[in-house]
Amino acid sequence: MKFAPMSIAFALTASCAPGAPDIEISDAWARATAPGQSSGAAYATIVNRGAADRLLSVASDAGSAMLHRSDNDGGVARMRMLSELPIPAGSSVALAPGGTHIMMTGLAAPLAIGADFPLTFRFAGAGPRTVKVAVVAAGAR
Ligand SMILES: [Cu+2]
Repeated sequence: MKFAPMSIAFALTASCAPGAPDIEISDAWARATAPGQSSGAAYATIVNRGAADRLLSVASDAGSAMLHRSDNDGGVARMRMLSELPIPAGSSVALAPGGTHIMMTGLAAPLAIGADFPLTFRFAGAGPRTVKVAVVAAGAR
């Protein structure tokens, strides 16, 4: 019996072990804030082509960042802090206005249209991922 040598393709994909999360963060954006406004929100889409993962925390140089969810509680809009966000296997999780978002408080400077700032997402499985958040005009989207 003859064994074929291990293919290069297998060697390359072996680092992406079965059962590992495969996380990509896209379309990270925030609305511009007015001078004197110390808080804002950021949004993004988290795509996971691998196994289930969890978003544990977010952090930014621009201010303090935390995971929030907006709920409509009997007609009263409320926000609550999330200790973590499940990212199911093979899913796309949208952080969007009116739902789960990244709350930014204690902004050192206003978020200016056209600027960007770094935001680090820390996942239980995939580890830290830093993306640039694009600041767009309030009302642009
Ligand atoms: Cu919030």
